[in-house]
Amino acid sequence: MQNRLTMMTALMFVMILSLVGLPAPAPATHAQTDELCFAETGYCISGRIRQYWQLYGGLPVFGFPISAQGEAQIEDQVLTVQWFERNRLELHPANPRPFDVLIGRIGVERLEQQGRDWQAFPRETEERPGCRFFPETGQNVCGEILAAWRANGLELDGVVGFIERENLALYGLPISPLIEEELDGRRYQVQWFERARFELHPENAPPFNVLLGRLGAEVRNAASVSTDLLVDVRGDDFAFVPEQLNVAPAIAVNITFLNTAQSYPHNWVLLNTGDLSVAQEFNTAAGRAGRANNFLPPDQSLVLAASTVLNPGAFEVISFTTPTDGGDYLYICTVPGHFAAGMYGVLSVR
Ligand SMILES: [Cu+2]
Repeated sequence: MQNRLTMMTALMFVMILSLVGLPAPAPATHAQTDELCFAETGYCISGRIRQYWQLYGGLPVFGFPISAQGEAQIEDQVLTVQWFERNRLELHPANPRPFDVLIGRIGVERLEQQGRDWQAFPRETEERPGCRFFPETGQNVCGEILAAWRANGLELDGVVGFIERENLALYGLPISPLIEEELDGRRYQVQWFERARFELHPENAPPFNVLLGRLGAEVRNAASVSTDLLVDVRGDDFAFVPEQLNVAPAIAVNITFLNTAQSYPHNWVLLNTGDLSVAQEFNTAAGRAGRANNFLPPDQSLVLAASTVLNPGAFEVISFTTPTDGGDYLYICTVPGHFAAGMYGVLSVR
């Protein structure tokens, strides 16, 4: 609800500015190069994604960015993508414009995530009065949702205003009838499209009585489930297995650290750095702290998560949330001599 209100406030602000004919100032906070940054979420847009976002609808259509631009695996392809409140934009540089940026089929993805088969929704066979019927999917789109669907599109013909082909390119086909669903604890009438969920909010004054669902945030949050990972040590070598762990940002993780060594005690300490020399300095201070302190120094500002020192055969489950910022984070064993012998690995957050 908080986000909806923030969005609406931002929208009204932009609207008021356009009504009085002033150029809307960019909501930039710390823009550099061609970056446009948003204090609301702390993320920036730049390059072709920024251009696309601005050209084809901005805040009401896509919402604020909720991730940095980064690589992601989407259906067997590794693509550069960026997540927004309402969608996901993907770069496909081999395609001609405007199809070098594609919008995720986020409506279909979200329904799949919820275990709902859109093909099983009730279908119709003909147009109802005042509606547009799509025989491809057997759905009518009517009234205020039809008007909202027609209000935005991709500019394909270079003519101001949007023809149906352009609306379709942006939102895709309707894949459900108008149905009632619970959102934020209240019942709303919604209609699902391939790339959007249109929601009727009669409590709002136009044009905010039709809102687009925050499908980007919903899909991303639902994918950020808790992950269980196992780390152990390789015999009596001073090495973690594995030496690299790959995780998504901002997800709950349980790491089971098992000391499979025959002879040596070990610990597992995750640091907020990917820099080996910073880790080395930390390790030196940790060694001085002594076993009674689990070889952790008084200043633990670099520590994201840590186990105690485990004897051979012992294990411990370490629960923490992965960093929001993508990057490499070192995990090390601070038992004296072990880090120097190579006992470290990398938590790769992508
Ligand atoms: Cu060790």
